[in-house]
Amino acid sequence: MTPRTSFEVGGMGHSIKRKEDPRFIRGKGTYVDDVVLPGMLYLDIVRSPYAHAKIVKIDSTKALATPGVVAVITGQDLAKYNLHWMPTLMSDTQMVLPVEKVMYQAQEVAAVLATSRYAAADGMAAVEVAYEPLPVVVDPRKALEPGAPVLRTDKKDKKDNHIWHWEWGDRAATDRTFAEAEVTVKQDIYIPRIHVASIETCACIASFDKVDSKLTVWMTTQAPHAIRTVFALVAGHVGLAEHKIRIISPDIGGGFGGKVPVYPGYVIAVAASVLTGKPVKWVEDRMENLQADSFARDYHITAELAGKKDGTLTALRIKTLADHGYTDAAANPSKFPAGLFHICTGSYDLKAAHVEVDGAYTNKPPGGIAYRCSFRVTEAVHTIERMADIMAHQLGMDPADFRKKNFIKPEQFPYKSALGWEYDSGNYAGALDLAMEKIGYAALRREQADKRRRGELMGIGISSFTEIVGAGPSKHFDILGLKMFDSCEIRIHPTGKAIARFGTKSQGQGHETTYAQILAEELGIPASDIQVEEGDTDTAPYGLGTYASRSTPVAGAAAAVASRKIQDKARKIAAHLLEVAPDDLVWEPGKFSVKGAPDRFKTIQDIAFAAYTNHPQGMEAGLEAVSYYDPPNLTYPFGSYICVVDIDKGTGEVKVRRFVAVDDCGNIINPMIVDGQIHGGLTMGFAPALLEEISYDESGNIQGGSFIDYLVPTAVETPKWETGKTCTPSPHHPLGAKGVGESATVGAPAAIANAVVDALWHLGVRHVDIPITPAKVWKLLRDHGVSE
Ligand code: MCN
Ligand code: CUM
Repeated sequence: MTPRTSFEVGGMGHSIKRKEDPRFIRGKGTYVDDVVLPGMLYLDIVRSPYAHAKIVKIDSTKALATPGVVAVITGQDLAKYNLHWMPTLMSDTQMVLPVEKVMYQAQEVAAVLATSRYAAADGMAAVEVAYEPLPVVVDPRKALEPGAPVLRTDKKDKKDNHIWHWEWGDRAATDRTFAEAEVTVKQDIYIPRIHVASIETCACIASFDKVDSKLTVWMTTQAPHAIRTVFALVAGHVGLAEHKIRIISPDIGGGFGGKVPVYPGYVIAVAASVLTGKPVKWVEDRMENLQADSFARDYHITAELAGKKDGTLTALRIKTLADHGYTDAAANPSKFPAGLFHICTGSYDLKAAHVEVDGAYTNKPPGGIAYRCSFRVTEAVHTIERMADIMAHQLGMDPADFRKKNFIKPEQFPYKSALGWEYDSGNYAGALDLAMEKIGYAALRREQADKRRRGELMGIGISSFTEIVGAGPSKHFDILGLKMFDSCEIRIHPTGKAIARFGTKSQGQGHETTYAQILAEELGIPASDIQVEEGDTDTAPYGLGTYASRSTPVAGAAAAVASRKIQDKARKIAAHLLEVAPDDLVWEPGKFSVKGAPDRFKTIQDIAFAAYTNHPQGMEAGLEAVSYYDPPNLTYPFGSYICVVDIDKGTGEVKVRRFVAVDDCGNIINPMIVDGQIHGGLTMGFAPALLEEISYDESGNIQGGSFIDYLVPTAVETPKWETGKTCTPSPHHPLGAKGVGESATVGAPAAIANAVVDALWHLGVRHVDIPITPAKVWKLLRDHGVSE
């Protein structure tokens, strides 16, 4: 797309530098921990060493005697105000602090308030808790067996650990198609628990002003407005009214979905501030963050694919067991307990599909949220892309040819999938062709054949994924009843500069830059003249926040719509100034000129000045607009990724030799920022494919609770990414843009896993679960008679 504006104006398509970076690279950002208030107290949290245990006694005597310690808060204290439990975003319940028992290792048990962070830590270590261990349930399959200990004894009528059953699609048609199929493949796939491990851990400062009953909370949250409403609903009975709550989400050091939920630490800090009348700061340490904050994935999947001998796919059938830990605190739209998992037919034109998911409670921290994925889309993509590869190999077809045969064709869009989604636009073969050309696919297949003759292990893996982002049309999407629209409010100042505020919240995505570019595109005001603000509920318009790559599809659209409202008023003012009819004016970014007389014009800056100094009689002064945008549909970005791996037969190590990512997110606002999103996303796709996993031993002890064994990739392990773009605009988005923030994380793991299996298929290997560690591969090689 050739930009419509000059680089100086910096509208869509220009790689202008990020406005936020001068403060970030100089260490001048303001994160929660940078905020220091007079008289502030510090919170530290006592955590359980047991995964399931009765609390017999909490003795605070020694803690209270520790110098600097002001108070110890327990579940009993919160229970007096009915604040010891809180609702989750999925309308389940979660303990703030326990009264009877703990449900996972590292769960909050008590909180210590002190005059310094160090005193709080000393006090925390001095709290004495007596526990009585209870039987632990770690495996969700065992959790659902008859006779398994019932975990949620707080729920009066609960007799098992089953949370919900959810299914989607046409079961009868799917079963029929399977019965008639010429070929079927079936595979168990486990997608393990992982953690986003953002650079900044979660933190807040709660400051309650006893004089005017106003609560201000600086907080690491991706959704400040929703949090304000939830606080008002949960704590209304203790006097917190919504107009007296201000949530400020300052600079955030990575969210990736992990900063959507409300964690107990936030609520304890608020309660502590209300009780003491002092500001209270809570900052998690790295291990608390890794062990107790919400997790992603943990899906036990059984998938089946049906097709014809010529390689035509016909049906997909999936059964899944979802391990949610001890409460369902996933951040899904409320209608969809398994998120958007039913995008699992992916990029393929299938006749029939049926998917079932069961949620289970276990003695683990809450799971089922994020890791850079629009509500279970990664699980869906991984499943269909693995299954497509298994089917292709089974039929002896090249995985690229197989995909092209089954892709939804460009002329089929808008396309209604077997599971009911309406895909807005796509050109899947276009992206795959470009990726194949960039990587030199044919030559690589020849090299692979040569190497195989020599006994060397090389694999080529493809992932042609379809994402679904931008929740959502409000008739289907809400969180706790709050409809998932988003907003933009623009004010143009008399001198032609502007401020724009949004209901979303950047965590590193560069919104201050890209939203300004949208306004520059629509109004011709240079992006450098536009101030973008988000994250302060006292000033920003209401919106549902930033996750699920929804900022561009929803708030970005609101920015375009609000800009167009401003343009409409500007036209009337320009007509008044030029003494012509509004219809006699033509717009180009930055000015209105008279039709047929291009030298008679008024710039947007002239018009802005007139809006305050010389506006037409009968028109309101000023130049402002607001839009609350409810998208007519989601956007469906897509891409094709190709990965080449070499496997060391001696150690089982998988080396990613090349990785080409071709993405299509429709029209692009800032190509440099999109590339940055892809690079980061690919790294977060590479990580769970080869390195990251959180598991638990039989007693519920976390394995991987620190960076010593939770392996986050560094620059050393990370492959060199090669990127490419195709552009298929969204027909319903005002700018033709689709979201892109999660595409790479969603699409990458399958490309890597497919490459590994491609290298090993001839040995009889059909599947490897991620993370594909050297130990796993080495064992496979040994089991299949290959050793060195
Ligand atoms: N963009 C663009 N053109 C497009 C689409 C997007 O220029 N066609 C730009 C946007 O303007 C924005 C960025 O790319 O600056 C991401 O936009 P979008 O896809 O709309 O996603 P969001 O802004 O809603 O960001 C959320 C998404 C999610 S859900 C996760 S998780 C994630 C991700 O973004 N977390 C991140 N990327 C992250 N990047 C950083 N640095 N930190 C995180 O926590
Ligand atoms: Cu699901 S990770 Mo992002 O949507 O914040």
